Amino acid sequence: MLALALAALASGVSPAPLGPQPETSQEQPDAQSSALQARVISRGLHARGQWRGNPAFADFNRDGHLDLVVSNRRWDRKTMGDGVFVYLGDGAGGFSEVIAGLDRRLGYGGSAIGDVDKDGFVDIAYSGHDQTPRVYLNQLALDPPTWKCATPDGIPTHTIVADVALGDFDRDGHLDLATVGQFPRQGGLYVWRGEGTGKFAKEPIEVFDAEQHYGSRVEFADVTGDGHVELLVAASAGFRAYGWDPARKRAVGLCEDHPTLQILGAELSLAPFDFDGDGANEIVVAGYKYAGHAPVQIYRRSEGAFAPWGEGLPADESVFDVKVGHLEKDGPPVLFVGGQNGIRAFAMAEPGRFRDLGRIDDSAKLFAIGVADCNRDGRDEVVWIGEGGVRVYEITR
Ligand SMILES: [Ca+2]
Ligand SMILES: [Ca+2]
Ligand SMILES: [Ca+2]
Ligand SMILES: [Ca+2]
Repeated sequence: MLALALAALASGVSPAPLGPQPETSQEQPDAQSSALQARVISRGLHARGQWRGNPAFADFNRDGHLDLVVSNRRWDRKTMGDGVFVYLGDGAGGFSEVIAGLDRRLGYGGSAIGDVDKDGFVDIAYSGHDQTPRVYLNQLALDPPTWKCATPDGIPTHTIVADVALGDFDRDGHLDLATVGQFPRQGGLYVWRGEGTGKFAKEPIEVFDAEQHYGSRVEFADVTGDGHVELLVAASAGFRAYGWDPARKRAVGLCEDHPTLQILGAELSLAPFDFDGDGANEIVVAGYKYAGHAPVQIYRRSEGAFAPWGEGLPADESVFDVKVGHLEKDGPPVLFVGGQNGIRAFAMAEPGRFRDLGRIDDSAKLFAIGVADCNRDGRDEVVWIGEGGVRVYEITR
């Protein structure tokens, strides 16, 4: 399987997932899911190439407008992509590229944001397929504006990294970097302790077995409500969460009692969100649909254990990415799922009850989605990331 995966990787084709095969080829869009009224409001984003990987949003240049990090896998069949891109938003759907100082040709991957050197400017962590994730310090206030690589040799993961996350896992006040590998037996989950300067420890904390497990999405979020983040991963062995034990100075698993949720291969996701408003995040986990496995599940932590929560969740098609946002100012949370049949939205009308709002009418091949209020009207836009570019949809319903 390793040789197969590597051969597939070399040819630019994603390897076949292990275990049960997804049912994507038979899937048809749910006939009952109506079209959402939506229009593309973005200008200045690339409208060609294949884009994928977990995006990130922040106001990097502190002009009050949200900016975007996305990654380019390839421009066309013969031309490799340029990896990480940053676009500054103008608050009205206009975007302009600011990539000075970013390495090209790291390959595609997920990104994360945080002020790792505490200078008040939000910095970027980027995964990439060259096995050496990078952290870039935000120097957009300089003339000319630039990014400065804080880790010029890369973080030595020795694995193809699918996603990264930034959070203070060990509670020392400095942001730490989590990395997770993607391809079969090319994985593992590591935390690299940050020093608060942009530098990271040379030796990681190994949280998840690099020989046996790999994953596709990693996030930091507080799932216990104590104000400290936990480490969440969508992995080959299923969804897992880890907390930090400050006494023993090590990561501890929070899913020991949890039935294994087996998910498959690459491009699967999770999203933390406090749906019930109790101060602790629930976790939406999304993956392939196959016999005995729901493509979307929400886990809520109660009395020290995770349990499935919520009804009315999408069940009829595989889901590659999931995000949570709002379509109305101060309105209910809305779950956005992206899969083989595009992007669908589900509103939580009352706690735990989700209702299908419909589908964005865009049938191009999708890999990832972002949800953020790009034009600052209190309502989130949806960023479509896939074959043929990146576009921001405003949903008007
Ligand atoms: Ca900005
Ligand atoms: Ca910074
Ligand atoms: Ca830390
Ligand atoms: Ca908006």
